[in-house]
Amino acid sequence: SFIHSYGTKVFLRPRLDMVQDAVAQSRFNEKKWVWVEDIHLGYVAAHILKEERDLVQVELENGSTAFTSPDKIYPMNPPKFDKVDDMADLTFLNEPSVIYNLAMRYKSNMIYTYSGLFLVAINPYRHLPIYEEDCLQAYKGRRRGEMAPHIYAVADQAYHDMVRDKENQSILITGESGAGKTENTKIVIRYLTTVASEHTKNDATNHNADRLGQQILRANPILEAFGNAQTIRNNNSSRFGKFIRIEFNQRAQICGANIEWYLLEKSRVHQQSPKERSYHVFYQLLSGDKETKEKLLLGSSKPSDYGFTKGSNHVIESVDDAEEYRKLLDSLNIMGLSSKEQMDLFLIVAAVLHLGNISVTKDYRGDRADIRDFAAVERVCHLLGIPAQDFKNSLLSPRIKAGRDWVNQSKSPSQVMSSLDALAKALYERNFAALVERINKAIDAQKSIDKIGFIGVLDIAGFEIFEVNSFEQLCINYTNEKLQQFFNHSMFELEQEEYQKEKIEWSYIDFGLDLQPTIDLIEKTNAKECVAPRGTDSRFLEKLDKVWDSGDPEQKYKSTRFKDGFVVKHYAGDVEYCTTGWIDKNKDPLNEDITRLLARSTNRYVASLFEDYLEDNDESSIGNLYANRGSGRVRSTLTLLKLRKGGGSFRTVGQRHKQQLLSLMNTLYMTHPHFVRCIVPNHRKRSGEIQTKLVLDQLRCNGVLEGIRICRTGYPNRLSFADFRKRYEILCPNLLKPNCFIDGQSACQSLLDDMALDHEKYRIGATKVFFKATVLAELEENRDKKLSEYVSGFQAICRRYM
Ligand code: AOV
Ligand code: MG
Repeated sequence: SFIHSYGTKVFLRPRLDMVQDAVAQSRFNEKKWVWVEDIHLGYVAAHILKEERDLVQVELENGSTAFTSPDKIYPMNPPKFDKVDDMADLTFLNEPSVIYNLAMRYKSNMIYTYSGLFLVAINPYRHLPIYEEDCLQAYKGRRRGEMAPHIYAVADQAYHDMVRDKENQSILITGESGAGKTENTKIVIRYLTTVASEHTKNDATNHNADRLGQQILRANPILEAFGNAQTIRNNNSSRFGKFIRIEFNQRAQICGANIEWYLLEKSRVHQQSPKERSYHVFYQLLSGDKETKEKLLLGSSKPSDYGFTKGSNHVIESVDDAEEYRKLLDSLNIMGLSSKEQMDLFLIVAAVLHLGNISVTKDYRGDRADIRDFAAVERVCHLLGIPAQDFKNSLLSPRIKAGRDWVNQSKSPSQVMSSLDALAKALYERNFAALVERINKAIDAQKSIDKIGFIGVLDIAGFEIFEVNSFEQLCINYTNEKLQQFFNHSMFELEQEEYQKEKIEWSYIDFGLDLQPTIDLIEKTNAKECVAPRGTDSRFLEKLDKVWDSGDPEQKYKSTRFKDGFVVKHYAGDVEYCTTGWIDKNKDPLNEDITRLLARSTNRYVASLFEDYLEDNDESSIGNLYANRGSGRVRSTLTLLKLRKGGGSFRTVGQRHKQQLLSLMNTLYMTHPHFVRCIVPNHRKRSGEIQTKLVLDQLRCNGVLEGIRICRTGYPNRLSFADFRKRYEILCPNLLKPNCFIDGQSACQSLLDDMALDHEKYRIGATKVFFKATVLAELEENRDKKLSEYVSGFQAICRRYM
């Protein structure tokens, strides 16, 4: 079969070696092996020398002995469990066993492992031959246990569940930066387009589906050009989250797709850390064709010629920006963007570069801002289609409303600089939003009448705890808190279903509720006070104390005022947030005098990006902005970005994110979920190297350990009556008469009674026996003892008669 001819030779399954296994088992049996906590290494293997009530003496692998407390040691699984495919199958389900299993597998290039509902994927940092066409084909239509763990297996499961049950599916991929989320997302999408297009082959009418598949695949390089950048952690880091929905029709073919995006990191447009870069598209465009560059007034300039890009890296090792630029154009063409549309996109990119070259100085009086190099302003305005003198005036002394009158207010150089930065960020973000909307138009499934469901793939940053955490981290951690709640809830529902089906007495708790206090806390902040026009960071913190600090010792909030911050207790740990710059990040203020100019740009595309800034008396000229958005449909992010006026309900970044997240969660709750957790093995981008502590931290943050904890509170191990009887009857010899009929349930009950097992440790269902964690390990140990008694008894008999 595939597993044996391919899996053993290659990387997916452990090698089977009976002799070696037997040797390992007998070595293991000689001593009592445990894992001991170690501050540096996480856990180390040891065996017990002496055990007392509150002190245990152990001998470590290196031969040294140590004393430790009983709660710092964990039982080790016997070697037959080495490299198990699913960690839920471990008899001892503890942290060290999980990490040991993952590490052993990783070192043999087995990067995928199941942990109950999760697929854990560890970044291999090298190309593995496990994604080729024959491998993909091998996973088609197979059941989970049949094949080695793989992202293909998850994609296939989702596809088949969707077709069979006509139920929407979701695949949730999270993990920290550089862990492999985006790579796995691409693999899922390639799997789905490949498998679904096979139905199309003999179908002459479905020419379209093939083209659609191509377009969906091309969406990614486009999004990556505009939304990915080099960071210290990842040369191709996604600086936004995304949810890609692929829609299928009755013939299980792809009939459309939709992309939703979250939280683009705008600040990268005007500043990057050393050794990082801005968005790829800037460098791609600057190494692009001469003709386009001329049109965009970029001449033969380089990244070092622009204020926004000169301070950081310019090239990425082994990436050819010129080549990437050609691929981008290719993808835009396949997507069906006209050359005018493509030019518009690049025009904004170029305008942003030119904005960064406007140098602001002090005027002759010394306090107000001035711009001497008018040519730089003219370049920007030429591209954006707005009058240069008006732009300069708006920039230096914008018109603001004072009571009923409009007055001009002079700005200081630093104020002007920050309004230029804000403008660059807004231009870039709105361009990105419009691009995604354009892609969605190309791959839209609205036309299709026989939709049966979708598979949504979520690629979003995991929980973040940095040295300094700010507004962005709160947004992403809040998202992860919600996603974890969703996971806990799904796990609860599945278990509950199983327990009900088996009619067992059930005391399972909805662990999703555990997270509610933190979620409630964060959702309360979106209160109005945070956006008050005169809000400052310190006033914000005062408000927080008032709203959040209830004095309850169980509360999820702690103020650290003296450090301008506060602590939130997340499920993954306590995180301290710093409020410096918070209000600005959340309010994201723009110079409205300038945005009004842009709304009246002679370039229709530019004007459309800022149409929400048209003044009231202009509004009639464009009709109702949102009239044709279709009712009942999810509002696109571009629309949300523009929903500033009117209802005024999304005035801050936080409110907008909350709204988007709410809609994502509503969608997810209507799907059958599949969970993928990506892990970065080390921070050196090295293949084969796995740092235990680093991996443990991630398992804690991504909910894998939480999943195991929940699992242990229920009855995670289960056996059919027949299997149970076959395996453990040996523990109660002569109890069940061989020729007497007894039904499975009663047989099991008699056996369990005879073993005098505490009722709390098991439940007997309609077809299976359920066990608490570690119970089967005890039974196994007793069984081993019984077997060796038999063997020695048998040997004694042999000796006597020989
Ligand atoms: P991320 O999406 O999780 O980070 P990526 O998917 O971009 O991480 O992976 C980072 C890099 O790791 C890739 O560019 C590849 O070089 C390598 N990599 C990841 N998975 C694989 C794989 N299965 N096989 C081979 N190489 C792999 V971020 O977007 O930064 O949060 O923000
Ligand atoms: Mg990514």
